[in-house]
Amino acid sequence: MRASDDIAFEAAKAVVEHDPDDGAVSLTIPTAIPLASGFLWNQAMLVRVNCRGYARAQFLQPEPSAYSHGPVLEATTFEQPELGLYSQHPGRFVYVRDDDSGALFSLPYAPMRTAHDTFRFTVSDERIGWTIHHGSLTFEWQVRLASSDTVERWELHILNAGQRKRRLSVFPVFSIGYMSWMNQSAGFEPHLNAIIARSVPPYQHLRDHEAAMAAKSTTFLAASRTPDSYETVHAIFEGDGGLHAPDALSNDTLGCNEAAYESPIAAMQFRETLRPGATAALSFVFGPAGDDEDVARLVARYIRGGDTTDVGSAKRRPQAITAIQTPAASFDQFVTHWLPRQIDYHGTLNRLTTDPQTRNYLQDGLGQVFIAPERARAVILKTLAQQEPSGGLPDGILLTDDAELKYINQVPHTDHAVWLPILLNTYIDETGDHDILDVTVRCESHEASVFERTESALNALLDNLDDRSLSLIAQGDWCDPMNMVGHRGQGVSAWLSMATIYALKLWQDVLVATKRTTRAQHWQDAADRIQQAVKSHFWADRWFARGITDDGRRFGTEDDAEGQIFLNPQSWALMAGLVDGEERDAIISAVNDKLLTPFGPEMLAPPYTQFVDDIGRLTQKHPGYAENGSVYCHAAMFYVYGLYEQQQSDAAFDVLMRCLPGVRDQDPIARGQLPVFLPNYYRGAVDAFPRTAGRSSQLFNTGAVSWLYRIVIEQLFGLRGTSDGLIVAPQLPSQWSSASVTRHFRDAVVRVRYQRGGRVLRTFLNNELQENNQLTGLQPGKTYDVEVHVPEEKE
Ligand code: CEZ
Repeated sequence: MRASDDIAFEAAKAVVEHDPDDGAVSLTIPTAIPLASGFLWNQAMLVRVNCRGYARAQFLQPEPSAYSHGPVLEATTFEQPELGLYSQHPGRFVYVRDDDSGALFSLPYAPMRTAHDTFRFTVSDERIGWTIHHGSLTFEWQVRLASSDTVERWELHILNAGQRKRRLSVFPVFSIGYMSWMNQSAGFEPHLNAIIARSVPPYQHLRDHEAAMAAKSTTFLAASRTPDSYETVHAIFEGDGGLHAPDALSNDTLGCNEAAYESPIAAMQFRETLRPGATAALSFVFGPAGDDEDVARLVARYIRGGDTTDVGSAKRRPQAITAIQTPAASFDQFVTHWLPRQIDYHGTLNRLTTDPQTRNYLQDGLGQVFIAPERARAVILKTLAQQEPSGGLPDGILLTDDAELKYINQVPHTDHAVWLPILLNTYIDETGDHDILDVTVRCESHEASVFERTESALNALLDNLDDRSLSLIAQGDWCDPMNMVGHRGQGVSAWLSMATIYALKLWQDVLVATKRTTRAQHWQDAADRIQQAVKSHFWADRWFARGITDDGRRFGTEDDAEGQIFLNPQSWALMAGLVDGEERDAIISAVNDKLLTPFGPEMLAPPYTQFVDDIGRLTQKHPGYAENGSVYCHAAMFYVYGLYEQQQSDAAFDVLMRCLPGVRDQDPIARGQLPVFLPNYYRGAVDAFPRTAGRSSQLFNTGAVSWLYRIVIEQLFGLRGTSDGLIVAPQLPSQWSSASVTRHFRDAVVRVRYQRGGRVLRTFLNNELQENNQLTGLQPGKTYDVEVHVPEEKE
């Protein structure tokens, strides 16, 4: 460890703390990780809460909409990485004024950026909050969501731990911001104890009138007590002082103004006189509403009725593995508390879209297999109900009647069908639900079974081969921005060709498992044909190339100064079993030499610094960012999966650990995020841009989580389902002498203890040696104790 690592290590240890019981993660210095945040959701909304009090909230109606905005007109876009914070960024703040001395500070940190005596920002499963000591006052400020309504539920507790009476004015301030260029206004409604900001959603076409009228265009803040004063005009609240020294707070009371086509703010004043030892409590409900009646309903329920329903409780979320105990405690924490939670978020909200990319939808479904298999089943059926007449799958799946294909879904990509057999195979292994293949799915006017539809999706992948038997890439494959390799109809993708082989192999596994072997040889022949073509066209001495362009230029090889090696073809060659022996070792050592960083493997290297017109917009992204050479966690997980498929368990676990946030103690600072989610990427280009290397995208939408969970369950702990039960085939890192986990499988509970010893893998169920390391005959509702003897050395 270098000296600088030492310092970072000490700093990180001091600022990030874990609660081993509930997995809660706390940050104790607001300046150490300025973008640190957590997120909460229910099926209708998502809120990201930043450690400094900033918030980004959206709800579905059914398209994602905001109700708390910045001060100027904002563009609508898909979720963007590394979004910064600015001084007027929407937030949920509390200003506190000592009415005797006039001293003023803000909670939790912004907008005044006041230093407190102690600061603790805690992200837990269903709540996010702060505990702050400022002088002799203690504050708790926290938020939960309602279980289904679109409301944020905030609570403030104050304790006067000092020796003297305190006279305080407490000013909760919730951003509402620029709502509409047609009409926006706000006022205080005494009968509801609420500030209500109303707007008319802007529209111009008559045809949009109805939708505009149906949209929820009100934002409200309701309080548990009558405020002493209020302000609803943002500009008056701020005055010239700005949010860090608002003019309004220099007066004894707020101005009680009504906003009249002015950007609203929800600011209230509560006077509190606290004797020594006394406490005060206030609660608030904030969110969007349809109209005043809707506000009244929500106030009645959450303020007057005191509804205490929580959302997202870990106790209620089914998990495939619990009671994880390994020598890597921070790994256990992440996999127990945060990983299934993030998978659940994907399954509940579909990345806050109404038209998820088909590959995302199917891979997010892959994670659901382990926590909510019925959701995975629904994903399969919904996808197939939108199958194209050609057998191919569309670019996005429409989740509502009015949904439309947007953004990247308007660009044709050729890989979507690949993910279907991957999901089906995993789903069938885990649930044993062979019948799904016989379910009839109606699409347009045509009815066909899941089996038939999957076969026609695979045929569509075969129809997409060129006359060399390589997969055409058109305007992109898994890699969205690789849009100019094959837009003229000739370019091919090494990755997609491999993924097609892999999909065909998994489909054969499904056919064997479900005893439908008649067609298996047909698919095997196709896979063999593609495999031969892949090896002869893409193998480039030490690794596989990434593709061949429309003009016949092979890229992703040593001949290229930039984009010399891409991770995906190496990973999928390992996954699809295209290599062994020397070729496999060559691939792994090339990845180690050229791509592996302390934060995980980069997607490609060296990153592009110039536009390459036969590759496309990927090469225009900043070097080391996103697909242009970041550690793209989704791609990194493919590599880990490939390593496990090749029994490279130590290398696989090493790469996996590099990718987890905050698992190595010095990480949170460099990554700039708390270990409460796996991000979409960490910045790469570690040599060219060392200052930004490792920086998290802060995006918690990623296909990586499904793959990671599957890896941990099926590869690391080696507890994979089959038709008859569980196959035990662990791949523990060699330095682990023992570990244990509880596997929840088809309603049976299997408590597994791993112990190093002996030369062959042996599995005992109730002390009885199990044939072929298989656990069969597991009954729902029963608990089993299993001992696994893991060989000292590889067999
Ligand atoms: O979107 C992801 C997609 O959701 O990019 C992945 C792809 O496999 C996922 O399905 C890799 O390309 O269009 C763009 O350039 C965007 O950068 C997208 O590629 C990216 C979004 O930023 C979300 O991360």
